Amino acid sequence: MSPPDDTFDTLPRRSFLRIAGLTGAGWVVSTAGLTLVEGGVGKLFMPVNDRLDALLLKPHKLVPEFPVSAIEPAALLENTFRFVPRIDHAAFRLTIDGAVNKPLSLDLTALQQMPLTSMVIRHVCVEGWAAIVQWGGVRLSDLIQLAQPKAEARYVYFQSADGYYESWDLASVLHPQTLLAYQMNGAPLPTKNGAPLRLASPIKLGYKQSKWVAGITLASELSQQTGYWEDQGYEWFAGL
Ligand SMILES: Nc1nc2c(c(=O)[nH]1)N[C@H]1C(S)=C(S)[C@@H](COP(=O)(O)O)O[C@H]1N2
Ligand SMILES: [Mo]
Repeated sequence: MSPPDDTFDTLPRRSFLRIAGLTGAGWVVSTAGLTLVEGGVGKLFMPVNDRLDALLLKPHKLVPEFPVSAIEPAALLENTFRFVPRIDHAAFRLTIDGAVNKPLSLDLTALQQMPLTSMVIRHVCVEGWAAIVQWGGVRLSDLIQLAQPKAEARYVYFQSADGYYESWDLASVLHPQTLLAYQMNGAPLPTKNGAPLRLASPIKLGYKQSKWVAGITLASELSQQTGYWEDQGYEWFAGL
């Protein structure tokens, strides 16, 4: 393994530690935040899911990040096609269900107790603009592991509070730079940009990055409807 680089923090090592915890003794020792969410270590035993482990162990290619000085606050244009939903943060729950052994309903406090990852990446909108943005939030892979995906899980649906919907392949969701963000450019995520929670990832186009995410559903197959823009003819994978 090459020496750790400041820009990438210690992503490869951290994810290796985590997997070692999962597949070895079955305990997550390196991620105290997960224990907090569970409210007790006793429930953290994870069944071995070979395919999920293979996806997580796969050496994900990390997208180079930018220094904080490169952030372009004015370049991120608000792109909201329907409306900005009003969400009561105190009552808000993120649900994770579908092809999982342990459906979850988490409040924002629980999410904020999980390990925080920050990254500066380029957001690219298919409409022809881009912006360098800093996002801070929880790795989707941490959340998905907590829910214990069933072996048949292949896809992940994201439901947003404005009715927007998206679906991703599980491998992209488990990429270490795919976050459920609650911070933007070093401040709490503004409502118009998706608060309390939005997707942020350097491996997908802007329309895949759902704002106001409230529900995550794992599935073995894609349904007829794959996404708000995809159902109007845009590409489903939409990789960068
Ligand atoms: N729920 C929801 N998510 C969404 C959208 C939307 O209209 N509703 N627009 C998408 C598009 S096309 C882009 S480019 C980004 C824009 O994010 P921003 O408004 O924070 O710049 O959000 C994406 N996620
Ligand atoms: Mo977009």
